[in-house]
Amino acid sequence: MIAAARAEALDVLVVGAGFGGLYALHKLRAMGWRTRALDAAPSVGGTWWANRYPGARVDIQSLEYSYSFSESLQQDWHWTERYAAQPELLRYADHVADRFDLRRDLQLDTRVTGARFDEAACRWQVETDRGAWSARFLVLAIGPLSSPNLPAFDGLDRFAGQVLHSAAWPLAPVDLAGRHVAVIGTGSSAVQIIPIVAAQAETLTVFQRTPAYAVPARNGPLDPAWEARIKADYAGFRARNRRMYSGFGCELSPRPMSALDAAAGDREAAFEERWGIGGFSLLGAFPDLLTNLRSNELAADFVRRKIREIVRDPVTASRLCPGYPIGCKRLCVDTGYYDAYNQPGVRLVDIGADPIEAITPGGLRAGGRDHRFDTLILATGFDAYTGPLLRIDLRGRDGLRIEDKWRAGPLNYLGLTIAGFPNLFYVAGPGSPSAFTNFFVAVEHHVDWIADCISWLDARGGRAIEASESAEAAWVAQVNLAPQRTVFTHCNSWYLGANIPGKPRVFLPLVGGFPAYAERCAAVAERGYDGFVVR
Ligand code: NA7
Repeated sequence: MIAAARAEALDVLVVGAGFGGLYALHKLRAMGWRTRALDAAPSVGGTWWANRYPGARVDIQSLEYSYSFSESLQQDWHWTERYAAQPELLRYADHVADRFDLRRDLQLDTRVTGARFDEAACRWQVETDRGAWSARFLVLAIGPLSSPNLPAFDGLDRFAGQVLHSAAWPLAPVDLAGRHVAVIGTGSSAVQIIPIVAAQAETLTVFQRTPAYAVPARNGPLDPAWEARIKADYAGFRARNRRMYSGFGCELSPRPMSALDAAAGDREAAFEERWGIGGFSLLGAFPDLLTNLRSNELAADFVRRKIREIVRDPVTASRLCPGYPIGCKRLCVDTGYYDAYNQPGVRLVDIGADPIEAITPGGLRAGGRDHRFDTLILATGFDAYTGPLLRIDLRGRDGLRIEDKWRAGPLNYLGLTIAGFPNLFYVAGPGSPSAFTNFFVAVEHHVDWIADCISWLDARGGRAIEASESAEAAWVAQVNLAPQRTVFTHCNSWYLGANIPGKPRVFLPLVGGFPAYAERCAAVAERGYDGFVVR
């Protein structure tokens, strides 16, 4: 079926079969466009396929972190827990692929290696490790966090034990019983892995460069009464969430004042209430926690006090307390993270103070000390946003190479399109709210906008649409300016590219909230695709 499809002229080629790519395939195909989707993985699910480490779980509630485009899907699907674990998210992706008959137009196990815009034909010629494709439009739904960061530790290749990466976990179960395990990293992935490994392994040593802020998820079985209430008006719930800054959390409002203006007792009660509710809700307790450093410090101090209450060893507790603003790095949502450090075999090593010198055959050396272990888990994150795109040999008009264009950081318009790369669209890429938004809200919005844009172009007989250089420059200036008024520039994070040596320090996602962004995208379309050039 697919082999035959290759010869036919495609209207749209979608790269990626995660939640963005699956919806793009469904939507564009339903509109009558000859559409195919490719993915390098052997399964659908994108990031939820790759990140199958023990404890992997979504950090936004599943009644919110799910598709809204089909009323019957959202009514029929039942999440078992408040925050779905990775296997359940994968079952959901599989269900969607089957339910909407997507597999007949999906080719898995196929990595896109290059794509070149053929100006004469006005088509994208796409190279993969399993043959070539041609399509009028190229939709990249390759995910902002799909290029794992494997730090170049000296001696890593000589380590005698097993090396695992959180974002490339083996398919076969890994039995850690009786093992001496090390985890490098303390971001969201590590925070989820560590309590599970602590319960299984003989010993666990955590190597921390920068401490994370983690708040309890308060996960548990999904409350049937809440589910019934949401499903009684799911469309209304989704619409209210789309009006929220981050596309979720519409059932909770912040106190209507700065954290600085609240009486100390009320402020503490507000933080305590959110700590009890769990998840990101803590950062929504007051409206200025992410824009005012002094307000932020009050919330940060609240969490540091919680860490000291939970972790019994004061030296370990002190090492776990971050000194930068809370929320500056993505907040971690945990189940038993801090408590894991109370277990007898669990140790925390501060490699911020004493950096790793080398991995040795039997462990690693840091700060002049040898640490021994037989299993090394790298929970070292991703080359976010630009990494996934830059590993494709992408060439636009006049042979313009994306790696040249993006040498000093990503340049695009609306976080969706790139000047010099006609008929190419990027789902949830840099310069869009993406990581600051419920991902389902972000990808549904992008795919709907792309579908409208393609239809509009076709209806007026246009062959190609492309962002203008000036619109792109103005957009990039806005993306760079927006975080200056927030706490996000006050630490080293993957939002800033600061986790990858040599990567340009440029703020990657768009700050400013989903509603304002969606309004802007709608206004551009209403004004006849303002900022675009049509040929
Ligand atoms: P993150 O959040 O980027 O965390 C990676 C962790 O690995 C973090 O603690 C890093 O320390 C650490 N790291 C990275 N490189 C090194 C080196 N070279 N040496 C020591 N430590 C290192 O990735 P995650 O996978 O946990 O989460 C990514 C997102 O996925 C998350 O935000 C959610 O949105 C889901 P650092 O803080 O850079 O000092």
